[in-house]
Amino acid sequence: MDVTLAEISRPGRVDTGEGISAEELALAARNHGIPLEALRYDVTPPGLHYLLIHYDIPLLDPLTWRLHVGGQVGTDLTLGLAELKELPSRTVRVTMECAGNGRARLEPRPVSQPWLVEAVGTAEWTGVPLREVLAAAGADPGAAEVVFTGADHGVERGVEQDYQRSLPLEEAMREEVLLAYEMNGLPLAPQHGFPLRLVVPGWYGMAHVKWLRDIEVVSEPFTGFQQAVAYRLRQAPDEPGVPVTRITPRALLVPPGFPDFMSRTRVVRPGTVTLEGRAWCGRAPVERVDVSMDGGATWAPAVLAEPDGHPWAWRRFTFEWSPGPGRYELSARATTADGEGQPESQAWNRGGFANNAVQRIPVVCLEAE
Ligand SMILES: Nc1nc2c(c(=O)[nH]1)N[C@H]1C(S)=C(S)[C@@H](COP(=O)(O)O)O[C@H]1N2
Ligand SMILES: [Mo]
Repeated sequence: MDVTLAEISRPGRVDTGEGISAEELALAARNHGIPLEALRYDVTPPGLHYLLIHYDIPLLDPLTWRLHVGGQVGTDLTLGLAELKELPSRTVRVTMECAGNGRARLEPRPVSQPWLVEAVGTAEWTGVPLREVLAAAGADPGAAEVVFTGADHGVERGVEQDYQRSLPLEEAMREEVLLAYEMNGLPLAPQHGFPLRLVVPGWYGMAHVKWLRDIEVVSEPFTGFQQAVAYRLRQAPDEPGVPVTRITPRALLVPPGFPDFMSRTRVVRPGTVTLEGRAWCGRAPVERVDVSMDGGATWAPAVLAEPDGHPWAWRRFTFEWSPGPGRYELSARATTADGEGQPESQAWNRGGFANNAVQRIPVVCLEAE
């Protein structure tokens, strides 16, 4: 009997009215988001950072694991973890967001990991600047790209593959791009890429390749699945599309008060409610955050924390709100130094990528006790 991958691994599709399936629930249960109340922390505590894992978490032995660096280089390198740790290191605080964040709110809904707004987290990543390793290997300065391969393996839309992504050489040479072996001062957890992952501050999550095993300097743009097929902004399946790269601006509020277990509607009481949240963008600094209590009809400026020396991490904002009894819909929106803002309704693309429509939080304010 002939069995093909095409039978179990179908083309990308949009929801035609069936709703979120058990297959998507299986993905959502593996790949959790940040509980929005954890936006209160500057650095997301272990276990609360979102996760996105396409296939299985590989089991890697740190004693036998090696990183190979090759391609358009003077000398191929094979480095163990101890050798990498002897190279100069730095720590960078980075807000990472999945490119599919917000996908579940699109209509029609692209069938995939059904994120609402919670696919984000901030960590302190420690590792070797990638440029140090590329310099040690004698990477050809005229090369086009650098290709990163993870140790995980799977099949996607019929294509069997190792997880692979590339970066243009000039992005790979940025001083804050890291080969990270620590997250928040501890060895990487298995789910975050142990023993080594790429960290590309400012870029959506898909660029930050986990479980790194190979780095190849190449003279032509990489055309692997995660580069040329997935992670493109397109309207129709046969378009080449535009590559997904850096994070668009977004602000998220910590939902105020307390939640109803099932509806997640928030409940507050009259008085002063201090709203707080986080805002970030991978293209330009966030310069302004506005909040709305009436579904976006009117907006008021929030107080943005002073820059704290972490240009690749989110910024905190606060707003003193004095609600009276009634129903509200809370939103926040970020604006960058380049004047880029957030849409109130999202422009659609087939993969559901780079969404940054404003968050909406239903809140009821009860009568005073
Ligand atoms: N090897 C490998 N790297 C990967 C992935 C993966 O499935 N395999 N997922 C990517 C995606 S889509 C995202 S959003 C981030 C998530 O990183 P985190 O799980 O540490 O938050 O890892 C990226 N790196
Ligand atoms: Mo992602």
